Amino acid sequence: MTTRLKSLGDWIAEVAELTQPDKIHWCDGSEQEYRALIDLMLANGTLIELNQKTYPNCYLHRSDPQDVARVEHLTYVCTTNQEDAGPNNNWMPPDEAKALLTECFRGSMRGRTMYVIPYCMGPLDSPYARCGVEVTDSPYVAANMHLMTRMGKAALERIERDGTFVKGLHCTGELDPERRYIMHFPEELLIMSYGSGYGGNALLGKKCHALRIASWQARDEGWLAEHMLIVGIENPRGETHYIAAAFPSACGKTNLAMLIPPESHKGWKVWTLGDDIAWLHLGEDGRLRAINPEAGYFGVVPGTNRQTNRNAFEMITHDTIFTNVALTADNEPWWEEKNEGVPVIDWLGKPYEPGNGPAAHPNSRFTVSAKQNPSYSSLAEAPEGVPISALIFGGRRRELAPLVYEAKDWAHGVLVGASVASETTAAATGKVGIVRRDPMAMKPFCGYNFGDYWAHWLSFAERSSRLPKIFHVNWFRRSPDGKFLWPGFGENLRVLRWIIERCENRAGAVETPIGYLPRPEDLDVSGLDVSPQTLEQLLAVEPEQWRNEMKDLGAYFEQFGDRLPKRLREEHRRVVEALG
Ligand code: GTP
Ligand code: SPV
Ligand code: MN
Repeated sequence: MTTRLKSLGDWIAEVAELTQPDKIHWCDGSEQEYRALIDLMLANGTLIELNQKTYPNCYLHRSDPQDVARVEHLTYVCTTNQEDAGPNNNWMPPDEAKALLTECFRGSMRGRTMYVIPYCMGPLDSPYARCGVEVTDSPYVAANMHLMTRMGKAALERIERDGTFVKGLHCTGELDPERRYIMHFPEELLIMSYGSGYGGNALLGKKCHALRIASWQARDEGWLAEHMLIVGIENPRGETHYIAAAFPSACGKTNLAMLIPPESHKGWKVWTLGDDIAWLHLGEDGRLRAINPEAGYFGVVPGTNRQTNRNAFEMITHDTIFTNVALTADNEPWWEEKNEGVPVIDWLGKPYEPGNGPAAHPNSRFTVSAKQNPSYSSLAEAPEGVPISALIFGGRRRELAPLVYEAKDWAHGVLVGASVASETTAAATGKVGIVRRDPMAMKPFCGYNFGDYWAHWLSFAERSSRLPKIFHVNWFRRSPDGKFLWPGFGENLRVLRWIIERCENRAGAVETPIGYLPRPEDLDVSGLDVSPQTLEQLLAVEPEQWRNEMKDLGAYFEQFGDRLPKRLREEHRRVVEALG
């Protein structure tokens, strides 16, 4: 296979000249090709076969122990003007970045096969979908892209039709954490990633293309590329509302997207459209419509069990690639809170010793096609996407943020999104559990200056009067002794129900300085082990804590200087004044 698109053919020739691979393989996306990739990796030890009786077509990959998460300090947005990347991104002049990486890539594929992966983010026939080509020397990346994207022959045909694509150059390199760079050149629709084989660093269609590059294009073209799940909630009358929700990495998107209604909510159904990324466009009717650019999940494994997420638990019993989980004596995958089986080999491949830390890496992941999800929505492939009734922001906050609140209008909602802060998790290298500002859950993923990004968000109010309502949730508030106050998981449907009923003007609320909150009687907590005192704690808005929060947010905003929209400053001042 090769291509009739000259710009693509020329680029591949140029990359091959630089990296000097032994062979070039154009991926066609077929099942035979996937099988051959798996067999190759089984033969060379990149993959380990799991128990094929209980986990058919499941494999374990152990990454380099120093290459287990995204590396935010080595991720750059290289724009001509530094101001365009903003204080929210690492920056390097494009020429300098390219010179540095060109030296890394020179001869880097010698003795290896170069895979050319044409892919399409979004349904192949969607006007909202966008394509890219990833070039990589990693068969693990090629196999993951097979499960996670629409890749191969059909994507190449679309690229040849469109005549344009995002270029993604990836090389595993020596896996030296000191010689690792994830570089983005949004002005040239180019990504260069060197020295990591892991997830968001290496599967370039995901965070690099569908968020960092796409957010830049979306600003120019009037749409939004967001770190959001997309889920449909069907009530017992058969009416479905679609919701998109942004939570930072490892803060519950996959779980909410696949939620199983609790016993108390008979007749309710939940349909998954996406678990990580949403592309949002204004439809002709003025409503915001969402598509999921991805076709599979790269999900957090620890914490997944029959009680928390039965859909995911069942989905990953076949045709799944596991990365950095532990093994049982029966050669089954094991992870913390699996609640069955016993680990004997840890994620590093050593005999499991409880004193050495968790058996599975806290950021161990499953890769699986979305079609395996029992709650996969029939509209997940709809080219025009689904209309969104509510947007939700959230984070992991042990205090301060109540279970749920509603923004007063769109502009206030943009402030609520911009105010997201969350405890850091194992999804990125660095300390875990530190509260940091993560506006719209996009701190690691926005490909341009946050000041311009908020202005872009605010501009939607001038273009439509039918925008979704905006909410904020926190499933992670804790009691002074460290226990989660809210049961979470399936029970989160009770909160989604209030949100939907607010959109239908059917649910009650009380106005507070930070927005509308449900009164205890507005939330259905029947049959839940949540006492009235606990519910009160979950819904508490403490003015002193909130005054401090708003002060901190104001100081954070200062770094954006002139690029901070006036309107956002005004919204902030309004909340400060209301808090007294
Ligand atoms: P990324 O893939 O990194 O973007 O993460 P994500 O936002 O999809 O997070 P995910 O749903 O995988 O959840 C991350 C962790 O949070 C898992 O260990 C879950 O078990 C846990 N979690 C998810 N939802 C809840 C909840 O409602 N309550 C509690 N206590 N934990 C939750
Ligand atoms: C995240 O970190 O938000 C993820 C995993 O979804 S990764 O693909 O590694 O970015
Ligand atoms: Mn994510």
